[in-house]
Amino acid sequence: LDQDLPLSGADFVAEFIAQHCFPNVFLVTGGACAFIVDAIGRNSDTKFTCFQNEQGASMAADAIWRTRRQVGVTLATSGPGATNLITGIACSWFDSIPALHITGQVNQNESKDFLHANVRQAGFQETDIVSMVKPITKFAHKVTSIDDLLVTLPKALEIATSGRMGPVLIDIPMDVQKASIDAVAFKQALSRDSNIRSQNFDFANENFDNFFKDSKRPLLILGAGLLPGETLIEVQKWCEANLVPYVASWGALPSLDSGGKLFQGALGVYGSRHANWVVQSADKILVLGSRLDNRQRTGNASAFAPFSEILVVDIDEEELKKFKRDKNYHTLKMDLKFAIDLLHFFKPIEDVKPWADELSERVKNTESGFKYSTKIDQLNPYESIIEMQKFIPTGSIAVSDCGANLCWVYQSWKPGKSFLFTAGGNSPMGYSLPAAIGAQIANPDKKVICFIGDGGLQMNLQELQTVISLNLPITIVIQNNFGYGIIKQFQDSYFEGRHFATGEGYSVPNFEAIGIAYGFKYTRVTKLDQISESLTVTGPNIVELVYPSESLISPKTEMNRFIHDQYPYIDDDLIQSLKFSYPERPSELSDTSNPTV
Ligand SMILES: Cc1ncc(C[n+]2csc(CCOP(=O)(O)OP(=O)(O)O)c2C)c(N)n1
Ligand SMILES: [Mg+2]
Repeated sequence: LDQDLPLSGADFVAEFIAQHCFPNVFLVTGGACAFIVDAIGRNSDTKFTCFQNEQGASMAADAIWRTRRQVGVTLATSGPGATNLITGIACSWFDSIPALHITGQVNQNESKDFLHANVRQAGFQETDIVSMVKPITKFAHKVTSIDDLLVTLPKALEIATSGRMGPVLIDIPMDVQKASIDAVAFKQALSRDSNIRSQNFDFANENFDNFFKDSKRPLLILGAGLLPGETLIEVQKWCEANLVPYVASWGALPSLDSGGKLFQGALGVYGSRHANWVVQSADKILVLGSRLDNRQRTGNASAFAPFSEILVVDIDEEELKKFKRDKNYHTLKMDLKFAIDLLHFFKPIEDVKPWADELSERVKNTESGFKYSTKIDQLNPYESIIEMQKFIPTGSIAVSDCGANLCWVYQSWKPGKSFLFTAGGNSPMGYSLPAAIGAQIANPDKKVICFIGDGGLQMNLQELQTVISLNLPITIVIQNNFGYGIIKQFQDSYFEGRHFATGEGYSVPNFEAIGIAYGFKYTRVTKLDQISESLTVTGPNIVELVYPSESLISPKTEMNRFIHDQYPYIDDDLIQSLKFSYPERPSELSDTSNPTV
């Protein structure tokens, strides 16, 4: 900190960020946060990046931790600036991503609290952002004094980065931003004590009964909860060494090592047919760091892994409570950075090699699905992503958006070469563009690819200017199927193909003209052999993959089906030839099971 001015609350915020967070603050300015913007500008150890909408800033901040393991920070003004952050905050909340959001608030002597009247608003743009974000943050607080600020900021960061991680928000009235601080208190408050971050798991006190002891068909489900403690690869190695097959959620899939012989694929509604069959026929399943949401088990959880006992290990007790009523489920609360110590107690005792061999034989025979998707002479969504992955440099970062385009990327993705992520739980259209910006700023030496649909891009189109103004060498891959494909497919199944508000009423602009207007290089791809060259462009780059509008997601589990019973439905002869035992679909499943979009 190099300045002669008296130190203020705003200076403390800037210096705290410089020392403890990713020091480039993502923001849109405004009156109520202007003092902090100024302090960030004056501090030689912090930078700021201007987004065009605060939603972009909050999604980009979310991507910082995902791609660099530092806490991303946003700054927004009160009222509309603060409320625009909300969708990005929710992305971090549902996927357990730490992020620090700072909002400016009106001077306290202009606020509702000062008037002692329950009016809607007193100060201009006064909005109770703290109450609004309480349900989607681990901690949200409006500070009321400089002393409060000095205590609250370190505390908020501690909460964001400990236990099951998540976003936090601090609302700072202008008078607190301006208030001066004594230099000694300033220095003291900057030193954070991070010893309480993670509690040790006391294995000595647990009496483990080997969960796999009588299992002939053991299986591990690996989830994103294995990422914070960096234990995913170790667990994968354990599976390979002990001949225990494993499947992964989309949260864990891209971080696996390539070449795992016993990896069966990603499970779930949009999972691979083979992986789902494996889940359905396992007899013991150990779930590490996956909350088994309805994208994995479908809306009808009782039809999931019906032949299996399931042990779910998670750091969050509330997630485990979900399973308490089901006798097939057991639960264990644990920080998964100790996953390997736990597995030490779980070596299979029965001969599990026949099961592993059977699966590797079966996977060769299983339908891969993408053949069903489009006509032969047009670009196929699956083939184009597979082709693209061949030319993406090893060690790149890719981010995927929402909808059919997301499914096409994840269903085609081969783990190990490059990192891929998305906002899996919240899944807002338009996430991947600002997230790619955050990823590229945090990883300037890596190639960053943004996959996005025509609909998703229109949700955050304005952030194209952020890419251009920073001259970021991001490649934006528009997977253009000229509509809201995933919802159209849903309408085909349940509304007799009435494409209200997806085809009818929705339209797509000329992306080439838009890209050129902003200053991007642009390539239209209608054939597979155009892909490699489209990726050689340096600087801001748009590649538009032109897909037939009727392109489908396949396989996909439709409403009232089990995860092994996916569209496109395969004929009985093939099932017979696979000699695969899995449960019959009951003729009547409850109508209360959720539709699957
Ligand atoms: C912000 C937001 N609004 C609405 C939705 C609901 N939704 C999910 S996917 C989708 C269509 C996405 O269209 P596009 O981006 O073109 O993807 P496609 O399925 O065509 O690949 C919609 C409307 C959403 N996920 N996020
Ligand atoms: Mg689309």
